[in-house]
Order: sequence, then structure tokens, then C-alpha cells
Amino acid sequence: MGSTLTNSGSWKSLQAHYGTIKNLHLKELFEKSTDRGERFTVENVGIYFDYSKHRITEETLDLLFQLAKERGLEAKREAMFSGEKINTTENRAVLHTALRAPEGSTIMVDGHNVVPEVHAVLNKMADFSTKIKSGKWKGHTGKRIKNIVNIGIGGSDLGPVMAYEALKHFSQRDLSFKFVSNVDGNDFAEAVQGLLAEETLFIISSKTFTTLETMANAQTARSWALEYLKDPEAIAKHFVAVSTNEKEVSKFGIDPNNMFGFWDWVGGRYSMSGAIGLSTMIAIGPEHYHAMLNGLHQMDEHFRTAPLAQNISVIMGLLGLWYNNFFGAQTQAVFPYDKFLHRFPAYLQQLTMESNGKGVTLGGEKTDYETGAVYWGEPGTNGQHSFYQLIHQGTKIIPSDFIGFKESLNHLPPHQDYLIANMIAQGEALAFGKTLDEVKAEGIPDVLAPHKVFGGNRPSSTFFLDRLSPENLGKLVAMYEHSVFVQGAIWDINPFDQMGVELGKVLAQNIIPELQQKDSPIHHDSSTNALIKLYRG
Ligand code: G6Q
Repeated sequence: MGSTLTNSGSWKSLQAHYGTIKNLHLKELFEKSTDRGERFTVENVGIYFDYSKHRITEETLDLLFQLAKERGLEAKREAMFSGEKINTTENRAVLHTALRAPEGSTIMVDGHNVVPEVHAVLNKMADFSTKIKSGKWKGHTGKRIKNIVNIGIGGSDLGPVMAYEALKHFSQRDLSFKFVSNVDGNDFAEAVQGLLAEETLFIISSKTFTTLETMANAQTARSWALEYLKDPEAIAKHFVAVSTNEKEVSKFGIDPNNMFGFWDWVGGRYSMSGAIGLSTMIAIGPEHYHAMLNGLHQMDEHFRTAPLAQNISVIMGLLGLWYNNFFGAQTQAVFPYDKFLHRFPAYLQQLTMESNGKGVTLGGEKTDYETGAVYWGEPGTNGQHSFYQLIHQGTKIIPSDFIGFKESLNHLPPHQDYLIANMIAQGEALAFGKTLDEVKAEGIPDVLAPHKVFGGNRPSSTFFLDRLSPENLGKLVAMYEHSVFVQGAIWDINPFDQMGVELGKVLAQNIIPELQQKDSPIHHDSSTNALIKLYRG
């Protein structure tokens, strides 16, 4: 019995190999091979990836690459890039890579090349962004737009807000950007505090244009705008849409000419490089936006063409799987040492957990192995003053990604040296720790000494790039996207559907009328009934 994965030769070899490696200490590995810190690295497309501080040997890597081959990773990768309908549960191609394909390339979906459409939308976005920037696009009363409010949730929010925050340094500072996602009315109320409707543009971002939260916020935005602008004709100047659903966009009252489209072959959480990035493009301008696309594309090409052993996303994905499936690690931490990336872990949380949080194979069998890890993180150095304690001395194994930039976007010595010194020191301390003898040698009394021991042997990756430019942000995003793909391919799950998220969209719809019609009968379990009654008052 057992799945094809756990029955495969390479899986069994990895299991046996795990037995021989689980007690090996990183200290030993580094002592045995003094150039390990250079050998276990890849430098490509401007990313230096150091994976030497992982509990692996050459043999581990060989076995992991063998597993990837045995699971058909290379063929699956090609199937994605060439537009095969690999999202089998929704019968869709998976082509976020087409959103950043250079003009002139060819990617066929259902017999036609989608690249020209992608560029037509990008050009329309650029034209619109330039009009906003120059003040040529005027609000209903003739004033220029000063505030952009993106209304969207999940994939229609996390990418845009992450990218805006990450690239703020490159943004046009006389425009303000707000992001409303939560159906909690406080989110909208706070976002529009102090804004004038005549200077405000709402971007309603929703692939389906039916999502409860976004539609509720969009209606509230319309009422808010009309309260000041009075005239329904004003909507055309103050609302634009990003969607695949032209019918619903028109029904809402947005002129389809002011709609920026995308396609069903782009998953929500993979959509930030298409029209969903409209707010990003307005903020940083078309040129920087294209630089971001170029970074994404460079990483796509790297993933598509680099041999497995030199492929950054492949190695990342396999290392994650190694800890997840053999060491029993439950979580994976991401620590960007750059404050601009403070929403990056939240963005990755959706990307990784919505994609690989699956428990059945493509064939519908229950997996007999663990799948997606819990991703979490915060920027360094802040995390060091709180939860890093558990990573250093707790009982859990938490593989960690450190992301740093050689150059800061703000030259304020000595901050950057302090920042990067901290990042490097954390990886070092996690790997090598401090023994009881070393603690005692420092003159620490015996009674305290055990508390000051750091076991070490805690794995981490370090990613170093030159600076947080739009291009490099693009590379980082694609790097993680593809590492998610690698794991999904090996686990034989579908990283591109999201039935669990869709369930949430349905469940609340049943309870809304029960909250609103206070006398209606309710037939849930006793706990749910009691909560509904409590709210009804
Ligand atoms: C992403 C998910 C989900 C989705 C939101 C918003 O991959 O499917 O987060 O992006 O539920 O959906 P709409 O864009 O359709 O409003």
C-alpha cells in the first residue's frame, strides 16, 4: 500500500539517508569541508543563494534531484510554461509566466497566442498611469487625482499592497495609495479618512467581480463618492475595474473602456504582474513596472532552463520538502532584512499556503505524506527581539529564509552595516550555536550555563541581492512562485485551485440572512445557533 510517492525508489532512499544524516551537526559538516560555504551556493540572475547551512550533504542533494526527476518535474515544468491545462480541477492553463513574457514571444492557449493581448493590457495600463501622473485624467469636478484606493481581497490585494510597500522608494510621492480589503467597515472608513472624493480614484480589483467583501466595499465606495459628487456620471471618472468579468463590471456602472482585463489562466495569487498590478504601475510608473516584469521573466527563464542542480527555485523547493517530509518540520520562516519588504511574508503566506495546502493528489487520492508548510515571518531585525528565541532555543525545527540587500535605498550609515551584520550573525548562530563548554569558558556559573547553551544545527538559507529594485522584487516573487510549483509537482497536488477559500465565500452567505432576519428559523449545530442568537440580541 502507500502512494506512488512514498513507494518510489528515491523516496525510500531519502528515508534511509535521513537516518544517517539526522544526527549530523552543521558544525561537523563545515569542519569536514572547509569550502562548503562556497560550494553549496548558486549565483544566477543577480541572486546569490547560500544553502550551505542546511542539514544536507552532496548525497542528500543527489537523492532530492533524483526524486524530482522521478516525479517528472522537468516535464511538468514544461507543461506549465507551454500552456497545458495543468490546473486539472478547473480545466485551466497556468500561465502567470505569460504576464511577463516579452513582446513578440508566443504562448498558445486554446490555439491562439496570448502575448499580444497581455501587452495590449499593459499598454492600456501604462497609458492610464501616465494620465493619472500628468494630471491629464481629471476627476468629475475637473481636479486632478491625488488618491488611489485599491479595493480587492486575497490575490487582488496582497500582491498590490506588498509591491506598493516594497517599491515605495520608487513611487510618486504626491499620490497617496490605500488598500481596502476587509469587509470590516472600519477598513474602508479608515482608508478614506481625510480624502476628498473629487480627488480620489477607486480601482475595484476582482477577478470574478462577485467576491462579497470587494463588492460590499465597492458599493460603499460608490455611496461615499456620490455623497460628495452627487452626479452618477461621476462614477466614470472615479472608478475603474480590474477583472475578467466584463458583464458584472458594466452592471456595477463602470465603463468597460475603463476596465483592465486578465484571463482565467491567471490564478488570483499569481496575478500581481498583470492588470491586478495597476495600482503598482500608477505608483512606480510604467518604466519601473516593466523593470519588475523583466525581473520576473528572468527568473522564469532561469527556472525553465537551468539544470536542476543549479536551479534556485528547484533547490529551495526540494530543501523545503526535505524538512517537511523527513524532519517533520511544520513551518518555514521568511525574514527579509529590509523594512520595505514588511508585507512580503504575508504575500508569501497566500502564495505558498493557498497553493500547496492540499491533502489529495491530482487523481483524488488522500496523500499519505505531509504537504505545504505553514509560512510565516517578519522583517529583521525586529523579529530578533521577539520570536527568534524559539528558533534558537525552542524544541521545534524552523527552516528560515534570510533575504538581504548589499545596498540600502537610503544611504544612512551605519544602519545598513548594522542591519546586514545582524542578518549574517543570525544564520551563523542558528547553524553553529554555542556549546556548554564554550558557555562555561566565558565564566558563566554552572547553574546558569544550560540556559545559555545554543544547540545550533538549525537550518537557514541566505539570499543576497544588490538592492531592492523593481527588477529584484520581480525576481524574488518568481523565485518563490516556482519553488511552490516544484513542491506541488513532487507531491502530485494541484497548487492552482483553492477549494478551501471558495468554501469560505459560500458559508457566510447562508448566515447573513439569518443575522438580518431576526425571526428566521436556524438549523445549525448548537454552538453556531447560540452564536447567531447572541448576535441577533
Ligand atoms: C487567490 C484566491 C483568492 C482570490 C480572492 C479574490 O488565488 O483565489 O485569494 O484572489 O478571493 O477573488 P476575486 O479577485 O475574484 O475578487
